Amino acid sequence: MPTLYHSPQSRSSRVIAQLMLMGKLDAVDVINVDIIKNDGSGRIDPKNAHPEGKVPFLVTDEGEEIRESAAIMIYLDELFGQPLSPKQGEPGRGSYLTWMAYSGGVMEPALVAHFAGLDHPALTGTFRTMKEVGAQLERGLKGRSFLLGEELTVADLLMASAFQWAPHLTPDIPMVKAWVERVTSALDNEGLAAFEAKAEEELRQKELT
Ligand SMILES: N[C@@H](CCC(=O)N[C@@H](CS)C(=O)NCC(=O)O)C(=O)O
Repeated sequence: MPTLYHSPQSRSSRVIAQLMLMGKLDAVDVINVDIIKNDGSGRIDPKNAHPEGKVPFLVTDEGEEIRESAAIMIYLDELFGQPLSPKQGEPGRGSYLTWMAYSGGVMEPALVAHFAGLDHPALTGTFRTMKEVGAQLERGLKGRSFLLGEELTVADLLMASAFQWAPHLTPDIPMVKAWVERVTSALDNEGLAAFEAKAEEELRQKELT
């Protein structure tokens, strides 16, 4: 069974949401770990196998280590028969890979630069800004409910998760806002909230002992 290192209310929550949607949460051993939060609280958990103490982190049945949300989400989707992405040769495969790479390679740096208040030609020249991210999302969503068409895919889960976590950073574009809402309503939000509450309680209890 693969092992997923997870911390509640973090970037690994989107992997939990994906596993729930695929009905595969029981097929992965989830280890709840502490992480250092943005406000400096928390700690690097010695239980976490990630070399920098981050989440998500996945260790496969073969003992291979996978870091980065996009790689982990692609891997898990493929491991369980690709219920949430177009297969090799199917229409949409190229767009799917584009969004998965764009998420960590472009959107995340632009998002971080935005909330850090950084405006430097090296950053805008390389990644552009959240304005362009919004425009790309609007372009990708034109005439469709989700990024690849009428079916929700892992690309939607990954791309929308940034705005579920920080709604105030959602581009002020009606089509993009409606898409974030659509992705959110497709999730098992109750199940996810219950899972996260249990994980938080487990970590709190550990702190007390
Ligand atoms: N690009 C990475 C980012 C991973 C990341 O920074 N995760 C945060 C949680 S939201 C973390 O583990 N922070 C703890 C730390 O930086 O020590 C991914 O998407 O997997």
